[in-house]
Amino acid sequence: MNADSTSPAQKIILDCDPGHDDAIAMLLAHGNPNLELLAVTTVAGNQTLEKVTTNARAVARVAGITGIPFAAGASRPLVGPQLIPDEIHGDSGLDGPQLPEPSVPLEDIHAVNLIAQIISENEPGSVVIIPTGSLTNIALFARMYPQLVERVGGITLMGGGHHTGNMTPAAEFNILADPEAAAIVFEESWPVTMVGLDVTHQVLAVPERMDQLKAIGTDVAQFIAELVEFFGASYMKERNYPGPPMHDPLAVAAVADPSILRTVRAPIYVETQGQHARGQTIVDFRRTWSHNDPSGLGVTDDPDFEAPNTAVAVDVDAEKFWDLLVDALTRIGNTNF
Ligand code: PIR
Ligand code: CA
Repeated sequence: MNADSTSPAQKIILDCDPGHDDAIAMLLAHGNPNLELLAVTTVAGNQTLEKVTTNARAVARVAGITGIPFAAGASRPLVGPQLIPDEIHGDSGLDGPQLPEPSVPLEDIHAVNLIAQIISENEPGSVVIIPTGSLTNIALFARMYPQLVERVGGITLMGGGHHTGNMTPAAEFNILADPEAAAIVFEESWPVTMVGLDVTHQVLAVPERMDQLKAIGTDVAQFIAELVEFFGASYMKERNYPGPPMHDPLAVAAVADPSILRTVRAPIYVETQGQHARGQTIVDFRRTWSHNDPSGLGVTDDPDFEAPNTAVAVDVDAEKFWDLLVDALTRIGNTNF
């Protein structure tokens, strides 16, 4: 939704693999007044490319998103085997609520080409890409359109983490699903903010939070409640969590209101080999660079030390996150999908 205030909305592209939390991220991206959603692109991840693309278009109908392009991207990772976490998202990738037939058309263009088109048509630096799935499309974009990399305003991605994984002890799903692509994305010159499990595991959709959402009383809020019910049951069964983490919505929220996260600039590497650690994101906290926001570990003020262009989220204002989500859903209202 466009800002009703004077400051222009931040333009974003959402590159996703819906996926329960991706679906909620899309709703937040649409309903938040500080964001202008330019396009939705999809990548294989939580389910096959075909399924997640259909899901994205079905969610568009739920949200009342029209008039922006939807395009499908990579159906396989660059190098490794395809992983599908169907124990979490179910056979459709979005099990739980009844999904409407998609009504927005699917563009006849590859996601990577659509991203390139949008980046070249907009002012340099004005568009932020938010990947909430594996990074295959974004890595392909960097390789296919190297001249456009510097025009990207930033990459705020959900993935990784510096103290835990979820698929393995070391690796988070979006990175493990395509570690080589992730390595490319972290090595490029664009600013990258990593919104990882360290912070997403701090925003759990526990029953009290869901009551707050359901109280909005719209068909869209009810849809989210049904998503969270399935997603939460998976998380309870697999991990014994009191509610499912709002991974992907947090990445969108961080762009809408950066004060939601505390971030520390530090070099980030992706382990692509490793016996136990393939897909791990390794944050070099020995070399954090932050004058106003120290992690407390090895912060340098050395003027000769070049600040890294990667940052890791280390803390989250959960209260602010939920307020933002409630506000976005309230603005969307009923869509009568
Ligand atoms: C969530 C995901 C994958 C596996 C599990 N167990 C839970 C998906 C989410 O959509 C999110 O983008 C990211 N990958 C979290 O790892
Ligand atoms: Ca996702």
